[in-house]
Amino acid sequence: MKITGIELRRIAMPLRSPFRTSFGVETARDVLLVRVVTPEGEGWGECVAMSEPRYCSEYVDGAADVLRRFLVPALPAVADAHAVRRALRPFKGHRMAKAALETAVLDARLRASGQSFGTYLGAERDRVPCGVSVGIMDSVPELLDTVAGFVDEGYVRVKLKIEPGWDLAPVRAVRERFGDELLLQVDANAAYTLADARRLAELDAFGLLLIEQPLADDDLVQHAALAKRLRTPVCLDESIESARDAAAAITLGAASVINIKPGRVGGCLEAKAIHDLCVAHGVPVWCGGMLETGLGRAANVALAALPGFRLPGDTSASGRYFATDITEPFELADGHLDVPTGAGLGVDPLPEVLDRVTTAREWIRL
Ligand code: NPG
Repeated sequence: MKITGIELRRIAMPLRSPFRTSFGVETARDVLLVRVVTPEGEGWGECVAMSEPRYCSEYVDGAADVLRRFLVPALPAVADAHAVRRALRPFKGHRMAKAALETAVLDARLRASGQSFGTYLGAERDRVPCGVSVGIMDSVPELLDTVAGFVDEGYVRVKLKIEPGWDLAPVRAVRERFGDELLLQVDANAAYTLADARRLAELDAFGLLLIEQPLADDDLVQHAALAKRLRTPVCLDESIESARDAAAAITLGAASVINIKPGRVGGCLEAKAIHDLCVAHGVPVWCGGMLETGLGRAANVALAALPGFRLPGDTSASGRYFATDITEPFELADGHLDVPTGAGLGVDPLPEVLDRVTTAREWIRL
């Protein structure tokens, strides 16, 4: 498939409510979309980098820069997703930018051949169970009201963001209010050190599914040491940027569960490789989220339908994030989202909505 050009499009998507984590507050998503144009049609990819490099080293302006300066010019003349992945490999890092480009090429290919992302990746389900990620709040009563709203909507699992000073009390309060049946997990986004092991072990009393990324991104050894001191399973997110990282984490005993985000690991192909590795080792995986629009969500939901995704993901409905999504909204039905069945991502940006939220466009002719 020959690519005639690439559009880099920036959109501004206000969030319905601020989302606070241990590393910052998001009030709007500044999203970079990649549109690949070919004679047979187009394809879309969403870059999940945030405006500032706080979750990881990538950020939106940096992603746009590396795409226009290095990644797009390196595209092979005839591109499929595997060829794109090989062509981008010499450039270090920038996995979120690479993922957006790989996804756009894959989408164009699959749309042209009539195959869905789910079928291509090996999805075995037509709908996926959905969890919801709940940010840090100003007070426990506010948190309880927020969680109650999501439970009423039908979310089958709740994840609480935690940080030192916002951990045991909110978890205890949610357990007391919603009972032991609620599937509950926590996410620290690397906010603790091994010196906090004793406090983190107190979370064992609450029957959590897992604790996600308690320690620094680049410290598998200390995660392995912490895992020995907790009954709660340790799950890694930021630490896992590749299948090789996942293999190291499993070998070291640093993680017994892995969160897979295609953007964080450089694309759907690497995400699938991590999935396959984890299945081979009996390690359950689940699909994370980066506050994506409908385009990124479509790819996540397709991935989450693979057999190794044994835990509900952060694949919430469009309405959890945005008043108006740029695609037809993903809607929760009985706690699940349907896996799109149309060709490629199976969802299209709605032109009027997309134009309304667009803040910049750039065309790169190839
Ligand atoms: O529902 O998409 C979602 C958000 C899920 O908590 C979520 N994402 O660390 O996993 C994370 C976190 C995140 C949010 C990361 C914002 C980066 C920015």
